[in-house]
Amino acid sequence: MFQKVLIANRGEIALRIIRTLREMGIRSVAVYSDVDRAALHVRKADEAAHLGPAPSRESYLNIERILDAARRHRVDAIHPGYGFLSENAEFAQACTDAGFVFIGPPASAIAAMGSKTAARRIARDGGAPVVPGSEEGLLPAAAAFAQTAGYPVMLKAVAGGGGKGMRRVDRAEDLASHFEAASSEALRAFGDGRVYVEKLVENARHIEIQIFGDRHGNMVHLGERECSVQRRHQKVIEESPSPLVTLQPELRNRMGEAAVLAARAAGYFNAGTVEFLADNDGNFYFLEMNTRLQVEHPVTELVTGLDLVRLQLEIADGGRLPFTQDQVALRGAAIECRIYAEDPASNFMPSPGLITQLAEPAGPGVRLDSGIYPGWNVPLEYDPMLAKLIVWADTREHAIERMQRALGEYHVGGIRTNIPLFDAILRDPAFRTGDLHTGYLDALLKRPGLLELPPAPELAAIAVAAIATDTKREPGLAEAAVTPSRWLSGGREGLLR
Ligand code: MV4
Repeated sequence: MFQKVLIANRGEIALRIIRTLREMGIRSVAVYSDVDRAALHVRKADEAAHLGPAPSRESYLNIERILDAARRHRVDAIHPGYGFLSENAEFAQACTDAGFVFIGPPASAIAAMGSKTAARRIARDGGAPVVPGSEEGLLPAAAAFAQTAGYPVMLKAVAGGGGKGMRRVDRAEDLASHFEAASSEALRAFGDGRVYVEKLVENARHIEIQIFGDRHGNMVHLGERECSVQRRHQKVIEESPSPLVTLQPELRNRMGEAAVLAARAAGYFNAGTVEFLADNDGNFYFLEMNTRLQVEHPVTELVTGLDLVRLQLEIADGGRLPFTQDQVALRGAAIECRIYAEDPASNFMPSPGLITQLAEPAGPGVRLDSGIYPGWNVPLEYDPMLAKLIVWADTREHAIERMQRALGEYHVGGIRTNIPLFDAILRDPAFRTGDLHTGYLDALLKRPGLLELPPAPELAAIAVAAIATDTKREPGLAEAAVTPSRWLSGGREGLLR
């Protein structure tokens, strides 16, 4: 097994990887930019290497600087985390060429899945159902397909993914203009202006399957994650199992087998995620494959009892999957809330800055994967996700109750977070029955008064209770009590319950 691993990432995922490395007796090397000198992942790693200035191009996205750090610190392998260089085939190949093991899939599979039309072809030829669509990124092909399949259709960038550069088209007369607009947008964003078209699947769920393969031809799936609760292609809540699959249990094996077929056809190994759109009638369609460990992997860890980072390391080291498909058992229900430094009351404006106070949830069934501490200055240069709060319980109902309890214990002072939003979602009857689709959160956010302050008497009582219990430890609260604010209500509703 490896002696030392460099983590080419920052924040909570770097800490997540450090923890497994420590359990396995492997030394960890963190990397950091100028604004991340005091970051938690740097403090917790065994060694740390400075990369450069804050902009990602000069630090976390800079292949040469990362490889220099890997050489200086004499590591055996490199874990890319998610985001940054994790799905960059050139980086995976450069790691291998420099003599380091890339902890992830082969560069060839990353490259293949990076082209959305190539991914569709591989999945379809492998035997997975794909959304009907055109196979080439040219306007005549798109127009011909749309004419036959009928409107509405969805235009997508061949080099896109994650919803970037997508456009819905409802009428034939709009196709050409939308195609041109999508194409120039794709060219600007990805340096590749090719656009293809698919039949639009309306109000479907986003359900994804975690797969794992080794280098010896073994491949399994680890069940599904329901990821429909999202805003602008940014996931907000994920869970496993999917409430739809709980209602239609045969879906799990059908989707799981389709995911394994697609991954096998790509010559895949290590961790991967196959995304599907699923409707309520038992139909599902391959969308794309993510060739990395995902943000939401903890919900799968909690229902399977597995450490997915450990599995990644063992497979990268040439090991075999230590279990077969029939040994994978899912137990209970897990939910994850992504905690972002953004203000849901102000159109989700980013809210970087100094964390002045921090109360973190704990207790039965609670896991907090966090990258922050009191005194940490959240930089504005990177993704605003601060932490992930994940709970496990025997049933989905109990997991929701547990999440509400844990959120009530959570208080981040000094900056705004989206914590108040979860209260509204977890109380919503449609969420509680599991009646979800990708438009769910947009519809909920249109409800007037969704994030309103509690009634004034309640607010006053919160303030009094806060002063009575917390003045010594949290002197800021005394001041807040005099001037009732969203800051107070955002973190302190729990005092009244
Ligand atoms: C679609 C679709 C409807 N029809 N494709 C968005 C992310 C990218 N992976 C693909 N996406 C979609 N593709 C067809 N043919 C709807 C979406 C979509 C979506 C998918 C998953 C999660 C959230 C979404 C939000 C809006 C649209």
